[in-house]
Amino acid sequence: MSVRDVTDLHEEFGGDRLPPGQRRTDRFPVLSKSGTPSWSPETWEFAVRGAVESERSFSLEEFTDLPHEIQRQDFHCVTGWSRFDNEFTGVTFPTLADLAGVRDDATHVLFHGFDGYATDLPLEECMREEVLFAWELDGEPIPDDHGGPVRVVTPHRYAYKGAKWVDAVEFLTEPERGYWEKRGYSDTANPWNEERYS
Ligand SMILES: Nc1nc2c(c(=O)[nH]1)N[C@H]1C(S)=C(S)[C@@H](COP(=O)(O)O)O[C@H]1N2
Ligand SMILES: [Mo]
Repeated sequence: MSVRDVTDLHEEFGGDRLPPGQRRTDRFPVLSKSGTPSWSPETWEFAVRGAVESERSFSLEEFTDLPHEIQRQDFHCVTGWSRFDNEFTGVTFPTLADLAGVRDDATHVLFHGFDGYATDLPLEECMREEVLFAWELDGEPIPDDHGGPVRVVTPHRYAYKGAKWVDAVEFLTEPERGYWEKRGYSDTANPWNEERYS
């Protein structure tokens, strides 16, 4: 499968590839609010719910059978490190949204992780090709520490907008704050504007 390279998306935000105040690392640190939750492929289930035409749920097999692609992306953590050239395999947010049929009154999205995490974004910030529900990193299943079996990646935003262990995406008709957003992190989280805290 060919790789879609989206490492140039910084140009849209008028900044360098390395956003201000970030340093580049080749390591991949793990940042989790509370350890790595366990899961099993038999019981794992993914839900699409809220302001959609048809709520859906998927087994892991059904989910990884969805139309998918490989993207080369950069990853920017709000704590100051960036990791370049990660190859994530997954289904794009617009593809999944179209399957469920987003209602006209939907304006925001809340992503839920099964460790009790949540993070929010305006719908238009999610309706981008580079927002992926990813199940592989560099050709291997995403390690549990990094959010396997499925995590979200948001290369246009700081990485706390990408829920690890994601098992539900909820379409909302008004904004609702996620775990870190309630605790002072920026709602908008644009790395090229250094929107770290609100
Ligand atoms: N479910 C869940 N998703 C999460 C987090 C978390 O604690 N739980 N931490 C966030 C934060 S603050 C960051 S920086 C990235 C870290 O991803 P990594 O551990 O793969 O580097 O995941 C984000 N997604
Ligand atoms: Mo973070």
